[in-house]
Amino acid sequence: MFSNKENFKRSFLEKLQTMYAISLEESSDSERYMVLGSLVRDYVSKNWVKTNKHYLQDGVKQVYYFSLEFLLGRMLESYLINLDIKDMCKEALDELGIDYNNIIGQEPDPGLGNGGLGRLGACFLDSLASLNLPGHGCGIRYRYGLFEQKIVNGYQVELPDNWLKKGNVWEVKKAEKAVEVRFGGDVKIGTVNGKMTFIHENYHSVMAVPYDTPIVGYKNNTVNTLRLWSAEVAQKDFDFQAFSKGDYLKAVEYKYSMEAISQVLYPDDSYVQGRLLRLKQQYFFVSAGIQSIVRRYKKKHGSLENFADNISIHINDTHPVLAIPELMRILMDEEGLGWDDAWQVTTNTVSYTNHTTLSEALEKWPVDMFKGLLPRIYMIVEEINKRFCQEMINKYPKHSQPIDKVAIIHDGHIRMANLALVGSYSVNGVSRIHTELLKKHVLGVFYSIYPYKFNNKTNGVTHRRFLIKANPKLAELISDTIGSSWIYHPSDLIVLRNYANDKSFQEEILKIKQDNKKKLAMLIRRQNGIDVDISSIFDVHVKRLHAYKRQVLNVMHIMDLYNRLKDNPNWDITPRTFIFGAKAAPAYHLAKETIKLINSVADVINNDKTINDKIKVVFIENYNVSLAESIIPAADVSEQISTASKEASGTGNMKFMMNGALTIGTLDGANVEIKEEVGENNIVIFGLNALEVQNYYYHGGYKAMDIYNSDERVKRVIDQMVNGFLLTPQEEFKALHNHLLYHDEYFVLKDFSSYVEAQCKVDNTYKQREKWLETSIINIAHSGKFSSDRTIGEYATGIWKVSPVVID
Ligand code: 26W
Repeated sequence: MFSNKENFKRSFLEKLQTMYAISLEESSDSERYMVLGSLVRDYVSKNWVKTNKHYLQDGVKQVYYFSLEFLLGRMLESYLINLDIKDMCKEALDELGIDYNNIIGQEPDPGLGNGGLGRLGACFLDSLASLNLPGHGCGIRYRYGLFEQKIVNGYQVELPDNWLKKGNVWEVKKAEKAVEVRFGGDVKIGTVNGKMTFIHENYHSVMAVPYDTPIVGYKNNTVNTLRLWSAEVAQKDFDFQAFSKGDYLKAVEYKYSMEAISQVLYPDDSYVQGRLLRLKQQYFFVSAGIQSIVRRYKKKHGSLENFADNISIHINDTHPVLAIPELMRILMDEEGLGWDDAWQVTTNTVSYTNHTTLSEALEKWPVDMFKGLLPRIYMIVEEINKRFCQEMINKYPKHSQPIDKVAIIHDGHIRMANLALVGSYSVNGVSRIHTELLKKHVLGVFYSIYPYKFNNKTNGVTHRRFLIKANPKLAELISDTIGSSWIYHPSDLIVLRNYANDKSFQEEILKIKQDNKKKLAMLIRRQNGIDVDISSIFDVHVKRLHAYKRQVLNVMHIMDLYNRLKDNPNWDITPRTFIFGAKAAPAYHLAKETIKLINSVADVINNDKTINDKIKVVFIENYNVSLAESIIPAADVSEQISTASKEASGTGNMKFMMNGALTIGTLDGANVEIKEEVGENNIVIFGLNALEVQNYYYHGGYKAMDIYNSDERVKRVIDQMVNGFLLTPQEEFKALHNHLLYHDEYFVLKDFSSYVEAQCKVDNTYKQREKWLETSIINIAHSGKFSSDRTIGEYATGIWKVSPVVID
């Protein structure tokens, strides 16, 4: 059906007829999208079956990437690119009089993740398949993804993200592969033939039903699987509840409460709230995933022998850490292994990635809550803890303190990171500086116990989505200039360095950037009603809203620029458009206040005719993967200004450099490695470094008020937040104002002057057109290291020990 345009057109019209019984003229774009989608899915299914067969027959080692979040973004065009049929489809649709971009735009953007961690999971799936690696995703099929953000009168308003409204063409429901997951109840301990048995009774059960989505590799026939689980109460269980217990309404309530498990993604990023439903979600998908892996393994191997040699389970942060006790439970209670054997298998199977150093993001669950919901799992965690603590006491008989730090159960809580460290064979951070901080501080005691478990895997992003798909003109120019080997070997981008000073290449780079800026300007015009000048610097700050990411520092610089322009209207700064996009967790008040602050500053500045449009401020609502793909290729400047030591890696920084933006940033996360790659002249670094930040935390010595009192510019800006300057009630930004002055834990005021200086450098560089373009090209040339293909290659050899399987 995709062999040539004529076949494709015929298949398209036929499918339109069979699916909707309408003619082309009568069909809507949404129907046309569904038709193209189902054609693509049919086309993929042949290789999907083949890939699965290969994996099963050859018995090759499989990796399962467990993650509570997969932030996939739209899939259609990615499939077309990876299947190498995009151009053909585009032309054929054109011949049918159908606008390709309208069709692509029909797809809902599945927001099954919050931010960096979820998007990393999606990039990893793309790289696994593209590197021919047998690796699959396991997660939850949320009925509602991350909320849709509307900005109303400058405030964030959250609306439900009903992404399944029109159905989802990519998924295949596998009802017969459903498994049961049990909650609550009690555990009866007995003995059979001298062996202890654990019988779980009086539990509530829910069916976990898998929905599979194909993950297509780049031009290589590999089709891996993302399996997302949905909670459903089977009809027979519903009837049983209703009739045998004689209470119909109770039965409805039961169904409703059990199915709530997969209803909604928690919108918290880096802040743990300890809700029962979230714990249910975590156990739900982990239990379902492991049951299905074990079932498949037994189907192939007959027994569980050599399990760890053939299966790798990777946990994306601690959210899936119950994989450890769940695998223990299945091995012991269902497969009859003894503790030591089960422990051996488990700890050789599970590996763990840490994504944050923030203490408020380290998961802990109250023992009572945990025990009530998961009685058998609790017994296992208790036993793991007991044995581990005993081992520590034997090892360090004189010290009680390390035991307090490393115990899994402590102070009425279960510490999930500790469980992950004890129960896995590998723990990695996501950038070099992050891993070093884990070893030195956050997980320091564990590092002294298990130094061999620690390793670094610097993050990456898929260049197929964030360069080839998002910036096709740039991808084409690169291939025309240095050949297309970089697509398979992103490190080949380095050849572009030879063209960094090439005038005609520079001009072409500039033209592409200007085209992308024009498109973004149109989007801003449509969405915000604001006209922006495409010859101004597009200075972009897009990511989740969090105090440590310091959107406020950016705003303070904008306010200061504005003040200086008002004082000196002839100041010849390069015009700048400051672009923001960010969702705030609905309960995170300071973050929401920051959104209102950005919009209030925008109102004042954008409506002031006296500054001659030299600065504009734009907040683009509902930042998501699709918007990222439009915004990033249009950026001149990439804002990566977190307080040093707080951003584990960042991945937006990589997407921007890949598209030729200049980074202004702190020495935090992967910025450190970006600087190393491009050299200090091709990135603008400012602010405290991680060591200086740590020193202030340990020894004190910083008072924001001193800076307020000594720096006129800071005083003016801080005062403007509360003195009516922003045309809002004076209390509006009171909390933010107080936070900056009295609890400036993220050193916003401290880094202010250094940031202003850095921004001045950005302005100067932009004025030197050739230097600017050279820098832009050097950034692209060095972005190869930050392809997730490199990262996944390192996971495959360094942690999972899996090898490619070629599907012919
Ligand atoms: C609800 C609790 C919670 C806690 C932590 C939710 C989500 C988290 C994540 C760990 C937050 C997260 O997304 N971390 C980001 O992971 C990216 C991928 O490794 C990194 O690039 C970011 O620096 C890191 O903040």
